[in-house]
This record gives sequence, C-alpha cells and structure tokens, in this order.
Amino acid sequence: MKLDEFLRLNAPEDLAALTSSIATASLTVWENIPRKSGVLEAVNPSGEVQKAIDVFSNDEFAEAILSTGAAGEVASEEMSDAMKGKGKIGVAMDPLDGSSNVETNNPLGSIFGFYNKPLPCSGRSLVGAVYVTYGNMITLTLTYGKGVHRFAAVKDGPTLGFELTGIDLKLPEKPEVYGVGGAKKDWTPRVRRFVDSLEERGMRIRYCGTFVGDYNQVLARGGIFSYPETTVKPRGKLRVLFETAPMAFINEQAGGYASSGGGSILDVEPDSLSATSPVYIGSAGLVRELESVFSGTG
Ligand code: AFP
Repeated sequence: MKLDEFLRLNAPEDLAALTSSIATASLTVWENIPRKSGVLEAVNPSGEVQKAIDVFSNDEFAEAILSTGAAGEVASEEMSDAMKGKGKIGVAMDPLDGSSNVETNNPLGSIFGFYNKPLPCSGRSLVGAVYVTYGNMITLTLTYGKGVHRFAAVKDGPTLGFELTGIDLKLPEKPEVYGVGGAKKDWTPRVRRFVDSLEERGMRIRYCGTFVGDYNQVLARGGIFSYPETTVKPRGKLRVLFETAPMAFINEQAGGYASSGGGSILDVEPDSLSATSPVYIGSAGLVRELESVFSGTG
C-alpha cells in the first residue's frame, strides 16, 4: 500500500497532509546529501556557495510543512524561534539527526512531533510522530496513537515513493542490544553500573551515533538506547521537544517505555524549545528496571 493511500484511510486530515509533505521533502533531502555536505565539492569545486545539509534540510522541511496549512507553528533544532503558520498543529522537528555522521556515511535521520498545544509543551500533547531513517533504506515510521507503522522508499516508475512495509510494529519480548551515548568516563556511577549489568547479562552493544538509527535497532531487536545523564551534561544532550518526546511516543505505541530516569519522558515539561533531558528508551521491562535502580528500590 502506498503512503498516501494509508494516510487517507488512517490519519486525521491535518496529520495526513503534514506526513505526506514530510515524506516528499525527506526524499529531496536524501537526494541532496552528497551535494550539500561538500562530498562532491571536495573533488569538483563548483564555485557555487552551497547551503550546509542541515540548513538545507531545515528549510526544505519547514517550507513543506508550512505549505500544507496544517501547522500553527514549526519549531526546529536548527532555529532559535518557531515559524508561524495558519493551522492548528505545533510541529517540532530535528531535520537532520546525526549530521556528524554525514562524513562517515553512517545512518542519518529526521524526527517530527505533532503537538496539539502551543510549543513548548510536554509529550502528553503529542497527537502523532514520525521518524525517517536514511540508512541502507529510506524508511518512514509513524504513529498517530494507534500503533506504529513503517514505509520504505521504493522506485515507482522514474521516482521514489513510500510503500507500507510493516504494520503495528512491536518491540520483541527478549531485549538483545543496547547503545549509550556520550563518553563512558563522563557517565554517572549509576549509569555505569546499569550498563555493566546489561553487559553481564549478555546483551550486545550496537551504536551508530544517530538517535533514530540507534533507536531503530532497539525497536527491531529489543533493548535500550540512552543518551544518559553525564557529569558534564546532567540534563543529557537530546532535546525533549524535537527528539526524545516524539520517539518516546512512538516507542510507547510499540509496547516500550521511555524514561528521563525519574519518570516518563512524556511527562517532562520542557521550559524552552531547546530544553534537554536524559533519555532511556526501549523495552519496557529494562527501562523500568533502570528507574528502580536509580530510585534505589531495585
Ligand atoms: P549530531 O547531530 O551532532 O551528529 O548529534 C547526534 C545526536 O544528537 C544523536 O543523534 C545521537 O544519539 C547523539 O547526538 C550522539 O552523541 P555522542 O556522539 O556524544 O554519543
């Protein structure tokens, strides 16, 4: 089934329009990664001033989202203030997650949260979320609060389009993998102890350096991803509005749980557009175990 057909049958009109515009813009972003990241210019200087890929992706997505008329505002990791629109939905986005992976050709991603309250607000006001991965496949994973569904970009005639590849995705019962960001020397002692316990129980480390890529393998294999509290960043690195809350919403719909270390990520009230929080996301049992270890009851 094509994405637009799925959206027509399963999504509220405004969220369908937003998702469709994001899907189209994501393909343009992907096509432009080599050119806008300087990979071509390194051997073939054109003299043309290129926008960096993160600015390019921000502008592409913002324009696409605003053109639907469904967004009341668009906030982005790349902009200090939200752009205003005429619709009702507050869209928060990380237009190019993991941009330091461009050079190494590791996975990249884009994350979008659809909120029904003025931004900033907590993840309890999310009515939908989408993430795109640019890895060995371009995939688009979405929820509107009724399960998690996935699409992959496939050639349809001369162009790429998204086709349904997974319905009602759920985290597997048995957690297999973990990935933790930051430098180990900076993790707090309780984070280290918890990660040691994951190693002792035979879980395998998987880390690519892009939140969506790392979360994507947790969704497929079961386990936990974290950008934890550290001694240098006690409030973590990842942004609540653009990154952790939308992914927590998707993860809960897939049967998982996401915590800030002291409660659900969805309850974190960001005091600014760029507020951060530690995140521990993945299999519900593991994340709840971490919470009880942190609170001294486990
Ligand atoms: P960049 O966008 O600067 O590459 O950062 C990516 C990111 O925000 C997130 O996608 C990763 O999970 C996290 O940073 C990785 O951070 P570390 O490199 O410090 O582990």
